[in-house]
Amino acid sequence: MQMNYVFDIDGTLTPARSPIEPEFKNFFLKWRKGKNVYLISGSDYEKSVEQVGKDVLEAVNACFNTAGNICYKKGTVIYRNDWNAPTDLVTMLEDFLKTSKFPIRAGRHLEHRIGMLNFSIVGRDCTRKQRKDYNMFDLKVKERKKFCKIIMETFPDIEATVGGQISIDIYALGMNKAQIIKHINGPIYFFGDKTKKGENDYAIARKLTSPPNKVFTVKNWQDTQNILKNL
Ligand code: M1P
Repeated sequence: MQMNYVFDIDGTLTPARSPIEPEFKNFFLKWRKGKNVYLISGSDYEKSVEQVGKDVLEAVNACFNTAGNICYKKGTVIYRNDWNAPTDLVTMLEDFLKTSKFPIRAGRHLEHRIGMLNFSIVGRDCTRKQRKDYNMFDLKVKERKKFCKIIMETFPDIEATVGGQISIDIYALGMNKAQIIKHINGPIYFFGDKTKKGENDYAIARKLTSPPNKVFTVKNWQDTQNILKNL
């Protein structure tokens, strides 16, 4: 059976929160010819368009967004799973916003996406410098991990994982990136940069550790490119 290649986008095919490097994009578009290739992201489709471009998204078999809660084939929605975050959860997140010791609130702290909620103390409207500062703060105090633990202890039917640099991703139990496996026929090679426990590629990575499946944990897109060149 033909191998399926599944790639996380942010930090795996692109630099964090930035567009794909043009040289790597050309390489990737040539490399994927004749292969089954899928993309998966915690972000929405519009963000993926900004990061890798419509040409890449339409050249792959499918793109799964918002942790696999919506799927696009050549720009057309194939399925979507809607979910409304409970009011008690939103109240808890608002409390986190009041109590976090990080001093900046830049705006857009709760982002409701298809099938999930993204939450950030510094806020999605932050500058690059504020994003970096929050990330440094969180590396020290592990605030996001603590939030995830509290959320999951309080709401047993909800899952929360550390997102990228500043946020956490929250969804109904099981509605994480691993859900896309059932939509793909045959073995999977998965590439992701956040495959550790508590990170947002972990749920899918832990299901693909046995042959013929394989997980490639990468440091950045350069790492991904080197692996693809030597496959
Ligand atoms: O794709 C990884 C993550 O990218 C963003 O994370 P952050 O803003 O924290 O760097 C978010 O879109 C997040 O949902 C996503 O998982």
